[in-house]
Amino acid sequence: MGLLNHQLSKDFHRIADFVYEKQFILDPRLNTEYNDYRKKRMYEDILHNLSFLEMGHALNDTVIFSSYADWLYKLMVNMMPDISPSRIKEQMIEHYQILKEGIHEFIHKPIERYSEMLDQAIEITKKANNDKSELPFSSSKYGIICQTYLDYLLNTKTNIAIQYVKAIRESGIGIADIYVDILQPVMVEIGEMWHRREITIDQEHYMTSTTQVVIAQFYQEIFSKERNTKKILTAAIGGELHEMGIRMVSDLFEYNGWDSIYLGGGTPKKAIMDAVLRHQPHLAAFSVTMPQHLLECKEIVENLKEAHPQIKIAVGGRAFLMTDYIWEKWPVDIYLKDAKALVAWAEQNFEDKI
Ligand code: B12
Repeated sequence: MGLLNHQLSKDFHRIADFVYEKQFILDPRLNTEYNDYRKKRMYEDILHNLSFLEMGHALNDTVIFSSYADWLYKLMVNMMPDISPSRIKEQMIEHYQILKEGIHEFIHKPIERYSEMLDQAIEITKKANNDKSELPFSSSKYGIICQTYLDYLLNTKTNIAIQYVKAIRESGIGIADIYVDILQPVMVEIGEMWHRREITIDQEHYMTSTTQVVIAQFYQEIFSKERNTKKILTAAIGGELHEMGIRMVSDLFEYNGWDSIYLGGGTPKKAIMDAVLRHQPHLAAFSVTMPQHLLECKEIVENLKEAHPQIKIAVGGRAFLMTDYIWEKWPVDIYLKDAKALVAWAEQNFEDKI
């Protein structure tokens, strides 16, 4: 969690202190269950919880916090196997109740929306269970390939993993399918395994970097395609470190003859606006994985639409799945779930076929 910056207002830092202290006073058993490391994590988690609450409030979308509450319960259960799931539920429900009190005490503006989000989180937590829902890749048309590639990564067979995906390409499976129907579900499963504490952070990082090397194997082919006259500018918004998804979007457009200008993650808002002005792309595509960056994305698309109404705007990425169809309230031309779908949409919506 330490990787995320919390741009919370001053009030929220006071609430974090209040909640942390009050939870230990009301529930002294925590002192035996939590060592110093867990206590430190707990404080970080309170800041994290507040940043999700603040984002849900700012964007007027209660689903952001309830999806997060469900994810957080599962993470806690997996991180603390010595504490029973029912006890973790008890702690979390109490935590949300104290958060409500803290907000009531320190925020001097209407707080109904915060209370509503916290009540929903309590309900979600009461019903939450940590059962593994379905077998990984059961819905993928390349299930066996996904599992084989994942097994190579789990066994750190870097060379074999890379050669394996190259051989898949040589067997005739297209790059778009390799990206979206093989590498993407494997990355999602890697995330689930991290969430379930079945792999460690270093394993997750290794598998990510190896998958980036796999992607790099295709650049010779991707960047030698015949050009059309179209241009796409892409970026992951805010301090977002998740950039593989938007990289795939850029690559598939490049593969289809577009010029792609890929800004990666962490590009400041003004720099993105300046880049759009300079390059005048036909399509600007923005990606958000962590909901904390949604507000910045909203500001960018609003400014952009106003300044350059002729430029089409697409948004996507995992954060949007954790909202109540938030993109429908924004001035964007399209939201889609994956890179292949955006290419197909562009084919229908731009004069030159891509
Ligand atoms: C790899 C990874 C990382 C890497 C990222 C490295 C990199 N160079 O990208 C690192 C280690 C940096 C990282 C950090 C963190 N991560 Co992380 N990460 C992942 C993981 C495992 C894979 C992400 C990925 O590459 N997916 C594959 C790509 C291809 O999929 P995609 O991004 O969804 O993109 C596709 C579509 O969404 C769509 N799309 C994307 N953008 C756009 C844009 C447009 C316009 C369109 C149309 C479509 C579109 O098309 C893409 C291709 O088809 C995910 C798991 C997951 N479910 O995604 C967790 C995950 C996203 N991470 C998570 C977390 C918690 C974190 C951290 C907070 C802590 C941590 N795990 O270390 C930090 C936060 C970092 C930050 N400040 O942003 C959680 C988020 C949970 C939540 N509550 O929101 C996840 C879901 C893991 C989990 N299951 O719990 N992470």
